[in-house]
Amino acid sequence: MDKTTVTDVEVIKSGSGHLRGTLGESLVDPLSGAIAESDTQLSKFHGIYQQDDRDIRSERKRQKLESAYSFMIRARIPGGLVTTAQWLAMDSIATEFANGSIRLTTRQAIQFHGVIKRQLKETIAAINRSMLDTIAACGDVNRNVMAPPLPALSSVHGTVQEHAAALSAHLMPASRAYHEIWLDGMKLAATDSEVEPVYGSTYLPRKFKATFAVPPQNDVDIYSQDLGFIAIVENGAIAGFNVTVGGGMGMTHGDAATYPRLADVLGFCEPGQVLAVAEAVVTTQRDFGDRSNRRHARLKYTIEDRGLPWFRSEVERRSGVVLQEAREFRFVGNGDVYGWQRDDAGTWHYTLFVQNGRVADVGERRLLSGMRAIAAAHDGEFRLTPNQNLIISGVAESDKQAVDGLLREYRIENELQATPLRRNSMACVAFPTCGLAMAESERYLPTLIDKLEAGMRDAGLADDAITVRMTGCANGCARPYIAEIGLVGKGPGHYSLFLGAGFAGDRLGALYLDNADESEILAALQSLFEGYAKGRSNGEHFGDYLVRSGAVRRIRVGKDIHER
Ligand code: SRM
Ligand code: SF4
Repeated sequence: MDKTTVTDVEVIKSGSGHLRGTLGESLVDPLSGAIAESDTQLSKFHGIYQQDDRDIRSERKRQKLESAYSFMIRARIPGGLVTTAQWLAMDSIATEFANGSIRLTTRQAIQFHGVIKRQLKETIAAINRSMLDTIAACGDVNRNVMAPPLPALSSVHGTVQEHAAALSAHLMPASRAYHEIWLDGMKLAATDSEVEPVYGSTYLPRKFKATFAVPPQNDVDIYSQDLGFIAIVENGAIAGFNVTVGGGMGMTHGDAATYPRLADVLGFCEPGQVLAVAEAVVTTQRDFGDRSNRRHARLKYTIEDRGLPWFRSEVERRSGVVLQEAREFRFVGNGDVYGWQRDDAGTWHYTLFVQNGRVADVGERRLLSGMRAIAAAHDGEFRLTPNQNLIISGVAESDKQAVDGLLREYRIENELQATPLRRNSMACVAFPTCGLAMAESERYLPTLIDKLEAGMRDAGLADDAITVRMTGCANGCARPYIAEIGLVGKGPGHYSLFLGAGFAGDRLGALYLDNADESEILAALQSLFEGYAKGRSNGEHFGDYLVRSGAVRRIRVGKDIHER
């Protein structure tokens, strides 16, 4: 590797001894609540981010104190499937070591915020005791593999879940560093003897994300992921998968060289070919991804630069799989289906709205306590959704009433807390923990929704579902560019407003307002709501109406998103 042209992170990875670095030393350094700068890059591969409390950052600086460091820990949960026993373990970890809340993420994982350095090892050990782990939840590797959470067709969804777990295991880093550092595993005599068969010693140029989908729901937002597998169901069984590649959301405001991109459909593969195809996609990106510029290092840019035909032939050559022509499929929405649903085996599942994924007790709405009570009373499973919600899954007919009773007792059932607009909303974490936030998101979106709800009521749209997503910066963690209303933080109290994305997450929104404050956003949306109420055709979604009526541009390729 030419070290003169690669990024600093590449240098850190290559010198880390397969992700060990000086993490061991950093952890026992009593003089700081932080870890060494280079270790902050490596800890991500172990699912751990160093953060500081941004609400008090400048005050600490003024007082010449070290920043208030703490750590965010992300547990990897393929397909978001946890047992109720694991949920109870996560609950006690949140209460004992973190900030007293569980944060469900947009990729079916769980985050804990506010863990201090002194308690990091204990927290990771507790997560591992529950048979979950945090390996590769972050970092330049394949992250948590997503799968559709709602098991409507129980056997198809069950098989897809198995594929997701197998893919997750197949793409796991082989390094024993995690076990050594966090679980006091035995040290290898020579770390050089370790091999990373898929990744090699510098891992991937950038993060990598994979998912499975089962049409007609696109509840995993497959077009935003580096790699996707769309299940093609024929005669009640999975015939194979359409493979998608090159999706991604992150961009930088005003930098036209960066842009969100929707994945392309590459072709069709059989179920037994999934791992070979996935590995070929990953190793192609490993070998051709740009290691000299992290803003140009995702798979989407490799594909844009070299072309899809080149990429397909490279994947076919490496995997030995000749991809077949993609099969027909159709997505109808990228949100969750709420409330009670019965699967084809007769078991019940309740999708519960969790505002912005934050499971906490707030006033009379006691979500953390309520889920604790339901987990204790219910021996099925919980499923975390890519829309930051939670499904109480596998409920027998005879237990349904008891679950309903608990939802009511803790005042957390959907009807009490959310209009269709709110149920189709998501916000990323942003302040106070995210080091990259430029504006509020999780703490602000609920208030903005109150105001939008009033406007929608006035326009006669109270019962309409419109997807609305907010992020505190342009990185796109809540996938705002594929929400019908996307709000992307630009500075304190200011957002770029993107409009006109497809309801199924299949078209990007266009930049409508730049750097707008709340009053500008509300005024613009109110007039569009009124136009929509009067001018929509039967069943037409808000985003489709905006594009058809010419209120916003149709975005065909991500590169165009910066233009107005
Ligand atoms: Fe994200 C970085 C939170 C899903 C694109 N993301 C971050 C960090 C770790 C900030 C940092 O690097 O210091 C945020 C931590 C905030 C905090 O305090 O917790 C963060 N991202 C999240 C979560 C928790 C948002 C949420 O509210 O749920 C999601 C965790 C998912 C998980 O379980 O793994 C999360 N992030 C996403 C998604 C959505 C997805 O993957 O489907 C995206 C867009 C898709 C994509 O990757 O293109 C996303 N996060 C980013 C980026 C931009 C990447 C890029 O290609 O430009 C960054 C910044 C970076 O990597 O440099 C980022
Ligand atoms: Fe942080 Fe930006 Fe991601 Fe929000 S979108 S969590 S502000 S990196």
